[in-house]
Amino acid sequence: MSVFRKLVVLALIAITWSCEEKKVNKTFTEEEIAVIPKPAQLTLAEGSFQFGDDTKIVISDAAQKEMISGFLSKFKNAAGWDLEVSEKAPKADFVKLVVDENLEEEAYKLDVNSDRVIISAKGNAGFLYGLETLRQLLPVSIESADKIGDTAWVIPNLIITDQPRYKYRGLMLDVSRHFFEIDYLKETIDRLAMLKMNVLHLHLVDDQGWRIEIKKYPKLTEFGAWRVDQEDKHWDGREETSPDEKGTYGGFYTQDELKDLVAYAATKNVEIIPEIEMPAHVTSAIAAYPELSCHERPVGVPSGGVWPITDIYCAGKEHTFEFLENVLLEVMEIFPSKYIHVGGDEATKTNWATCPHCKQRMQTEGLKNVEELQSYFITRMERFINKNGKRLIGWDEILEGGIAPEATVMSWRGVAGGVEAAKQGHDVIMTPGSHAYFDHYQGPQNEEPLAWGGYTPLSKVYTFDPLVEGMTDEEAKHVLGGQANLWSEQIKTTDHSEYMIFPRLAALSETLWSPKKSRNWEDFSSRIETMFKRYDLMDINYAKSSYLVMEDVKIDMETKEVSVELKNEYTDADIRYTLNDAKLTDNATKYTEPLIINKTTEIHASLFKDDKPVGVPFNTTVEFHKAVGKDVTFKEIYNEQYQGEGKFGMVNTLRGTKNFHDGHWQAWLAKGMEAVVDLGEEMPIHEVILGTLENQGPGIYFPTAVKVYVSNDGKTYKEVGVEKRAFAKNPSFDLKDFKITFDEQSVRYVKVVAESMKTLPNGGDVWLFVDEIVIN
Ligand code: TNX
Repeated sequence: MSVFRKLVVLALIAITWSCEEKKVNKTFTEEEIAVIPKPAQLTLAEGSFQFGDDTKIVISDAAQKEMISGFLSKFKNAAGWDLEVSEKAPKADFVKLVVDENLEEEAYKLDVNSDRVIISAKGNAGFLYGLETLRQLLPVSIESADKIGDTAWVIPNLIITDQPRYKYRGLMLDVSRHFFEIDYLKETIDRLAMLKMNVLHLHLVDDQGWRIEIKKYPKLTEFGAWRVDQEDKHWDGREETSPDEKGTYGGFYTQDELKDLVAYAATKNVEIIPEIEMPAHVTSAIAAYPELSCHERPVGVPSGGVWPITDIYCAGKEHTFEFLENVLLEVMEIFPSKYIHVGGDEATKTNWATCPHCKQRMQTEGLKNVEELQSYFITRMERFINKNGKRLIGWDEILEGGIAPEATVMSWRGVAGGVEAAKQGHDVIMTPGSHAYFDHYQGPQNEEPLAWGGYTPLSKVYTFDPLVEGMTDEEAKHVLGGQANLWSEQIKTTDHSEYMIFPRLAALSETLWSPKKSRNWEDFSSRIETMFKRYDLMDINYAKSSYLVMEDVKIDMETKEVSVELKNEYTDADIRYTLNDAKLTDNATKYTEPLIINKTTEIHASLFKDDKPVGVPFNTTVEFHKAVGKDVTFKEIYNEQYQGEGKFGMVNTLRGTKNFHDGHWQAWLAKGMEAVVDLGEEMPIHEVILGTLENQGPGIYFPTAVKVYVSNDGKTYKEVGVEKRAFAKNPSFDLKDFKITFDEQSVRYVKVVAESMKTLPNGGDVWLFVDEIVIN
C-alpha cells in the first residue's frame, strides 16, 4: 500500500471512530436510574461520564484482575472494546478501584464525575457490587452478546454510598427433584451477583435423587442418583417403582465439579451452602443402602411424589450416624461455607415408634417421644458439625422436641418458626412459603406453566420482610436475612426454572439489600421494566406475568348487576378492553372505571405499553344467570380457610381457576355441601350447574354426586335431577361442571347438595371445592 493510501485509510478509520465515539454530555433524571436493588444512598449531579475504547480500568492489586473480568467482557461483547487494565491512573478517563478499610465487607462507594469513576470498597465483595451498579447505570445494550453500533456508553455523574440491609441474601435450588447441569448453576450464580445476592443453597439430597458424589459410598450416586423415567406423568401421578428397575433419569455432580463451582461462586461473592437432608427426604440414600432405614427393606428411588415420608434414616443404629459423619466429612472438604444445612423437615416418624433400635435409643437416652428422638438426631449431628468448625442450619421442624444448641433455623412454614427461634436466641433465615416460595404461581393459574400451587406474584414478593412486627431489637439481631426457594417437583427445564426465578428474585433482592424506608412498589415496578430489557438481551426466560390483567368482580345487591374491575400489579396501568366480538386490536377502550354487566358478556383486555398490548391477553366471559346476587344459605358454612368471595361467592359469576388458592373457591373439609338459593320470587328455570375442582395431591376431590331439589315455600322440596361421578384416581388438576337439566318449571328455592367421600380408605383429608351455582 502506498503511503498516500495508508494515510487515507487511517483518516477514514479516524472519521468512523469519531462518528462512533460521539461525545455526549447528558444530565440524567432520577427516573432514568433503574438500579436493582435500589442503592441505599444516591446523589445525582449534572453531567455524565462517557466510556470510550481508551477508558482504563485501574486496579490496586493484580488479584483484582479476575474479579473485573466479568465487567470487561460486557464491554468486549457489546462495544467490541478490550478495555485496558493498568495499575496506574492516567489524568482522566478511567475507572479506579480504591481500597477503603473503613467500609463494611460488602459496602462500596461509587463516585462518578465527567473525568473519572472511583469505586471504593474494603475488598472484592464491595468492588464487585460497585461494578454491578456501574453495569446497571450503563445503557441496557451493555448486556448484548453482540456488538451494538451507535450506543453512547454514558453513565450519570453521581455519588452512591451503598451497603446491604441483611448479610444473608439467598436462593435455594432444588437439584434433586429435577437435575440441573453445572453450567446452569454457574449462570445462576452470575445472575445472583447481578442482584447483589450472596448465597446459593443447593438442595443436593431428596427422595427422588442423591446428587453429590461421595467416594466412601459410591452406591449413592450409582443407584441413588437415578430413577425410572416417568417424566411424562404428573409428579403426583407417578407409579411406585421396584428396586430392580433400572433408573435412567437423573444425574449427579462429581466432587471436582463441585469444587470448581465453589471456586467460581467465590469470584462472584456467592457462598454455596450444601444441604444434606436428614432424617427424612432420603429415600434415594435408602435405595442405595437399605440398612440405613429401620426396616432395611430394599426400595426403589421414587420417580415422583412421596407422601407421607416414612422411609427415613433409622435413629437407633450407630451405623446411621457413622454413615452421615463420613458423608459430611467429604461434604465439608468440598464446601468451605460456614454452614451445613441438614434439612430436618417433614419426617413422619411412624417407623421409629416401632423399630427396636429406635426404642432402645429412646430408652437409653431418656427420650419421651419420637419428636425428642429427632431432636437427639439433629443435636448429635450438630455436635459433629460444630466439632469440624462449622454451623448447622435446619428447616423449622428442628425446633420440635427441642432445638440443637447452636442451630440456625430456616423458617419456611410462615415466619412463626423464625420468631420462636429468635426468641430462644437462635439465628434465623426467613424463607416463608407465603412470599419466598418461587415454586408458586405468579399469575392466574390458567395462563401459567404448571407450578406447585399457591400464588406469589411479583408485587407480593416485593412486600416480603424478614423482620417480623413485634420482634424485640435483640430478636431482630438474630435475623440474618432471607431466601427464595425453588422446589423443582414441577420444574424440569432451565427455561422453566428461569421463568420461576425471574423477575421475582429482583424483587426479593431489593427487600434484602435496600433500606426498608426506600421500599416503593411504584418506583420498583418502573425500574423492573428496564431490568426486563436487560433480561431480554441476556436471554433469560423471565416471566411477564406481572403484565397480566386480573379482574375483581362485585355484585350490586340492589340492582343485582355485576361490576367488573380490571386491574394489574402495576399502579396506574394502561389497561384497554373490548367487549364480545370486537378484537383488542380493533379499537380498544381505555379502562377507567368498573364495567357494569347485566347480561352474559365477553371481556377482552390487555395491559398496553406505548399503545401496544403487552403480555398474555385477558379473556373472560361473565356468564350472567338467574342466581346472580341472590341469597344463599348453607346447612354448614364453608371452611374458614377457603371462603371464596364470602356471601355472594357462589352467585357472582366468578369462576375459579385450577389454583385452589385463587380466592374464588369455597370449600368443605370431610363433609358435603348443602346450599339453598332463594331466587326472591318464582321464576322459570330448567338448569343448575355446580362448578367444582379436583386436585388429589392436596386432597381435593370431585363430589361423588350432585343433587338438585326445588321448592316454592322453602320447606317441601322435590328432587329434579342428579349427576353422579364415581371416584377415580386422577393425577392432574381438573375443573368440572356438574350440569343438571330438567323440564322447565317455576320455582323460588333451589337446593343443591354435593356429596363428598368424606374420608379416604387409607386416611388423608378429603376437601370439596365449589366456585359457583349457576341457575338458568
Ligand atoms: C415442602 S419446604 C418441602 C419440600 C417441597 C415443598 C413444595 C420444605 C422444607 N419441604 O420438600 O418440595 O414443600 O413446595
